[in-house]
Amino acid sequence: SELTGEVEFENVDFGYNPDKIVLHDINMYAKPGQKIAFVGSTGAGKTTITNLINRFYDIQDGKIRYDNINIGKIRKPDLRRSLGIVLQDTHLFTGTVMDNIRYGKLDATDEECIKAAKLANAHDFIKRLPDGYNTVLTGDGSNLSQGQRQLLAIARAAVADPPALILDEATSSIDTRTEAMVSKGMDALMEGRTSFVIAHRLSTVKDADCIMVMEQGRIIERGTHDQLIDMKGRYYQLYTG
Ligand code: DCP
Ligand code: MG
Repeated sequence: SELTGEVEFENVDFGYNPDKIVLHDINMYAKPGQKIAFVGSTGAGKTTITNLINRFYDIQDGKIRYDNINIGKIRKPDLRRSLGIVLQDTHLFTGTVMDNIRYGKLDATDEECIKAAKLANAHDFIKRLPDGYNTVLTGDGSNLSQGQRQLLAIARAAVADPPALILDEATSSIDTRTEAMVSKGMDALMEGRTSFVIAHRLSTVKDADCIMVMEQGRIIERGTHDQLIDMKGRYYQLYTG
């Protein structure tokens, strides 16, 4: 990909149904390599913004640009493919672990897939599977734990090597040790890439270059953790409980 990972929203309005706008006048700018976090209560619009970064929907008004290319009104599936997504619910298919990682970049060599798995912190658990990288996964990935599926999703994104990433942090049902492994893998994956992180734990956004606090489809506060704490507004409230 030729993209640097620069992403800009200018006065973006969006509704899944044009009659019901759910995002209002969104402005944001991500420099290549920055980590941008979204926080806010349920229904605030966090997932919707990341859906737009991915260009899954047409916007009603405004502009979305990657580098200086306006992707808001035109279909650019190749641009969209250049982003990496690590969703909570990883889609795995019946096939080997290796092929499931390779899905991030279909012409990747075995060596590239193993390198990606190492970066993702997934290599150790894969080596312990009955047939290592040749272990066949069931289509729903039910022969892996949720944490292991997430590590594979990180490896899959790493092999694709995108300039920008969207990470939807897992909420529950993984234990603390697995969670630490997943977050270590995610940190390695984010290094050097623009990252948009939907955080469910405020502790994981502290190091973001910019935290966007959302409420009812608007960005109501933005800044670093320290700036937002000093502001003593909504973020401060969320943080201090
Ligand atoms: N919405 C909608 N149609 C969809 C998805 C969402 O009309 N297919 C609405 C529901 C909310 C608003 O859009 O009013 C924002 O929803 P989001 O999913 O973006 O909200 P969050 O991701 O912030 O919420 P959560 O923390 O629950 O994931
Ligand atoms: Mg959401």
